[in-house]
Amino acid sequence: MNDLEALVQGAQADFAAAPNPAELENAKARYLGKSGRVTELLKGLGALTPDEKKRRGAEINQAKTRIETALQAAREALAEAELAAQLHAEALDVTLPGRGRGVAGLHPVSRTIARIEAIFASMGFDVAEGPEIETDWMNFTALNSPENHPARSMQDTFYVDVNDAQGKPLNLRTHTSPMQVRYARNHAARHAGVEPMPEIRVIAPGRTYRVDSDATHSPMFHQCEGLWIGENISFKDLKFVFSEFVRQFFETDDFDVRFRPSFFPFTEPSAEIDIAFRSGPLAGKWLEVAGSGQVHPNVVRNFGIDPERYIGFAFGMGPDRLAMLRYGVNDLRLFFENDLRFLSQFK
Ligand code: 2NM
Repeated sequence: MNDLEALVQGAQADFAAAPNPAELENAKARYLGKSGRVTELLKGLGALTPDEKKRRGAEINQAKTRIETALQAAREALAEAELAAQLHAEALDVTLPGRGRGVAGLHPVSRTIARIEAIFASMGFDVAEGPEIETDWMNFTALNSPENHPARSMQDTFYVDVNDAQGKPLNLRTHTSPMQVRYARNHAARHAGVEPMPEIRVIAPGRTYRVDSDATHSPMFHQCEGLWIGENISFKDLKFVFSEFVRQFFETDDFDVRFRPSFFPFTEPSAEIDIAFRSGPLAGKWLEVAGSGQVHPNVVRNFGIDPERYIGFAFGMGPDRLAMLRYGVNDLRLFFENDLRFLSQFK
């Protein structure tokens, strides 16, 4: 074997043995680099006669071409091996069963509010939403709450460190009634001069806040209040509307309704509404489900409406409590802890 054949075979063996591209390039430099063996051979041609130079030069160039071919083959082999390793590492078994998708769901209280809205909408009630931070006048004064009423105290109401235009601190609304006031005043202004004023029929659902926290009270809770004002709207309408609501909400006709005298500053007379199922898991117990009453003339006047001519009723209920009854939940706090083990049962 002549020296050039040995050189080519050595290069072929070195290239084939290179375990990665970096080492392959090092091996290449030993043969084809600036002071590589092939380059050194070519430099040596200068000392030969023209005839020898031509013959030897052609032989060296042939060897160089074979070395370059071997280098290219080794580069391709390494690239192919790398791709094969990557494909193996990222292997995807398309025959595995799917993982399934997570199913989202509405919070049980949101579902309950949506249900209340749909039922009252079917009876011609508008749905009104509004601010959770209220002025003293909207939350208390307009609703006939006396200045010294205990509900106005710091022990019962969350106050905000910002005063309204009257210089009184804003509060987190303690009920959704201020929204009824806003809605009724808007309605009265919009229909000013229209005789008779079209009826007000509205419910106001939403978040409300009181300084209170135990198994049956949360500092944030929900309310849904209803209001129906017209020329001749009475307790018989309230009893019908509320009974119809209970019938649709609990999907049963098998219950009794009773009105129990009560007191609220914004209604006179006032009544608690109790229901008792005659069958089913809740049968036989009177359940208090709402407060209600004929809207106080002072409140109607604060709506911007003549209380001598227009009259009606209002009621307030707790969607949290209704959700507890409907779903059989015994601790209110479960609704607000956002534990997925609880919430995912409602999806
Ligand atoms: C209740 C009980 C009784 C009520 C009153 C009003 C308004 F704005 F018309 F004055 N809205 N809601 C009301 C009446 C709320 O909750 C237990």
